[in-house]
Amino acid sequence: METIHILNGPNLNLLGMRETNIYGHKTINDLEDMCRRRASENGFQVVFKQTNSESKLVDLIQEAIGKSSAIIINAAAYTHTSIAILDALKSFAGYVVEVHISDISKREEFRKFSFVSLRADLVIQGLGLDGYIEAIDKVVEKKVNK
Ligand code: DHK
Repeated sequence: METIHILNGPNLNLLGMRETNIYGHKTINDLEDMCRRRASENGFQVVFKQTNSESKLVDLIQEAIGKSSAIIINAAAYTHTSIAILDALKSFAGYVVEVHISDISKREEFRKFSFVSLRADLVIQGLGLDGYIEAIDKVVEKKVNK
């Protein structure tokens, strides 16, 4: 069975409690359940992780190399700052989907630039948690159309 790594960066462990007007009321556990369900319905298994640490996120991307056909990543605040995460993603040969719960193009200036976008094959933003489901569907489509 093919695997998708779904990786989440800092503060996403606080989903459901944090700035609910922006990030909504569902928790990271709800998100994990949604993702696992959608992936398994389509014959994929999921490695789902959240970390507040930049170096851990780099390690998790490296773990996906040779194991997963796709990475779906919401690097959260590291999106806008981390060359290390960009470089790690560049070492991964599979499909990369960048997800943001909010629409970062419509928020503060400092959120408009994304290092992750320099590698991502697809960017999905502003769809709330449904953006992750959309990302899984795109990974599935990619496989079907291969
Ligand atoms: C999540 C965060 O934590 C922010 O730092 C990003 C992103 C946006 C999101 O919309 O999912 O700027």
